[in-house]
Amino acid sequence: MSTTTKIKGNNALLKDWNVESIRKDFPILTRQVYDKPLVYLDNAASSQMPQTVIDRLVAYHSHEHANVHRGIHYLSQKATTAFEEARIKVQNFIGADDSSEIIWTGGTTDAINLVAQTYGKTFMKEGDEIIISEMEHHANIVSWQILCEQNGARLKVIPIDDNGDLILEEYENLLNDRTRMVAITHISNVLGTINPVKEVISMAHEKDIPVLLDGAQGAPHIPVNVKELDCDFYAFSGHKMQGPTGIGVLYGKRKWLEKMPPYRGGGEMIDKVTFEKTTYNDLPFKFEAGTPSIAASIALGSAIDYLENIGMNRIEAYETQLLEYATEVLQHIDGVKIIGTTNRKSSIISFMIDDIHPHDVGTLLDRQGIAIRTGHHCAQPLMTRFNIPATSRASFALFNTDKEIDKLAEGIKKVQQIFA
Ligand code: 7TS
Repeated sequence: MSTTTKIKGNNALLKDWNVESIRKDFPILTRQVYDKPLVYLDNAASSQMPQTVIDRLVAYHSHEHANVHRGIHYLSQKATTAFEEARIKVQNFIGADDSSEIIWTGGTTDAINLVAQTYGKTFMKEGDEIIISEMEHHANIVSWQILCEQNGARLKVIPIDDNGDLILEEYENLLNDRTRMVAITHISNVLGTINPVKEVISMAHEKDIPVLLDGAQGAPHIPVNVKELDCDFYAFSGHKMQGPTGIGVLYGKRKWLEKMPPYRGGGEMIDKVTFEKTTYNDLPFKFEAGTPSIAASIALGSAIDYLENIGMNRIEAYETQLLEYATEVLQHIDGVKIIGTTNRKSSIISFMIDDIHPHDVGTLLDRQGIAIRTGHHCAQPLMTRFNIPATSRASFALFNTDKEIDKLAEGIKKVQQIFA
């Protein structure tokens, strides 16, 4: 039975919250899987799009499509305007100073690689150090390792404690005059930990070290203001925040972006090309070689409209309630252990069930219509830290309900019965 009395969620913000009405915005939620109603709890991997975003994609492809920034004809200008308006929506969504600090990328992974290959190559040399943490997604590990292989820089890793919190004293010890970058995740995609990024950033800035935040799980779930955070770079993906795949964002402070060389060569990123020498376009275009994902950028703008219309603070409050309810329910099932137990968590819950491999859990839940993710979640070093091969993970979005969490709990009990 689902309880409606909640533990800590901010009730004032949720006075008019109507999850059933929100669910109606998402056509996929009416479908069945194996003749069971879909219970979609894999939002950290990829969330779902509301009808308005799908409609925006269709409208663009049906009536507005043309290449951007290179045509004088009507459609090209219309597409360019919509494309640049979407950039401004992103700018406002994360509180950046200027839209030229918003670079369209293919996603978070692409954005982090961009910084590693441009900032990294310009400002780092052999023996320099990059600080990451033990809870990073591979995107924020391997991008830096590739750079290290190229220039002899070294990775330093902030350890985490058993609850899944960064050990800040260890971080402080790692910061030194060889540190050239701190790159950490805003929110862990496995543990749900919301890192104390303001503190992390101010500690780095005391030594003039820039900080990149991997915001793949941050931007979709909590209000983000890059000016307040004072981060130097912020990377995130459209498909985890009610937008389409193939689009993401790199925010960067202008002072860095101006000094960074282009990432890829091609059309759009140039000013003047001769065989002897090429000069480059202004920001943000210097980093946007080739035809961009025009439709996806515009649709991400619509996703931002959708989220802002509801309010990121209300989304955060609602998802906090979901997490608290899920934690309450799961921790009372015998044999279930939650991985990630800090009290500053976002709407992600990883768990283990005694004597049952997560892949079996995922497969059997899937047959009941419940989509979760199982595996290492592209965070193998974190699995090593907890001495586990994998976890089962439920990750919530604004359209999930307590009833779905009850179904997850029932599903887990069924899995346990099958294995008993
Ligand atoms: N960083 C974090 C913290 C992530 O959670 C992910 C994707 C990425 C980077 C990469 O994002 P992409 O859009 O470039 O692929 N995380 C997950 C996940 O948890 N399950 O599937 C993808």
